[in-house]
Amino acid sequence: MKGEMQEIRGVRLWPGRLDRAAQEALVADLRGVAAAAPFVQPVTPGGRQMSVRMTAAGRLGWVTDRRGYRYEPHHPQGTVWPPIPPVVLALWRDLTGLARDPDCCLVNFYGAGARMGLHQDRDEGDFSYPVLSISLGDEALFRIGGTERSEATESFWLRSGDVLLMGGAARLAWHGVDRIRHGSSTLLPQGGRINLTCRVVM
Ligand SMILES: O=C(O)CCC(=O)C(=O)O
Ligand SMILES: [Mn+2]
Repeated sequence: MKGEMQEIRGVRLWPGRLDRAAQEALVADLRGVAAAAPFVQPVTPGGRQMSVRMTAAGRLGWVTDRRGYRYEPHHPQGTVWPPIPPVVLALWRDLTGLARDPDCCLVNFYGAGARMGLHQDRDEGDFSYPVLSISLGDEALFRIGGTERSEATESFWLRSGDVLLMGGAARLAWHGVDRIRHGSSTLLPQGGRINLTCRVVM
């Protein structure tokens, strides 16, 4: 259900910003993205396999492997990334009010048991640009803290259609996904969660 914009630890949350029809249309767009740029299960620089599968759209995609975390103009298979779906760009322009479009729309897929450890998004060149996050499919327990690792954190559930903006002081907030409630949404036939994050990389 669409709700009022809320602010939690400096992060803006629009509950149910995308209705069911918009979510379904976006999933269809993302099937096209994944056909051009297949999901990969990335490895951290430390050699650990991530539980999340990833792909990207836009001029640059975020990748990780033994060589480190970075943005690359090519998918590991050697092709350019597909374009960011127009509805995602429209949402970015609407909610950020920025004239500058994102360079990257990172696409994360969380299957049963997938999670994302507490981290900061800091591989981008200018932290004055926010990160816009869109949730689709299963519910996720999102954890948010402060800009220092040692600060207390709190968590809340993100549901399908919710949109989150991490900007201002919250741009460098520590955050992660503790777990998903597998099968809690009917959006994706096999269950699971998709999260999109739009980033200006420079
Ligand atoms: O899945 C989410 O809600 C957050 C994803 C995230 O923090 C990231 O991709 O950097
Ligand atoms: Mn992040």
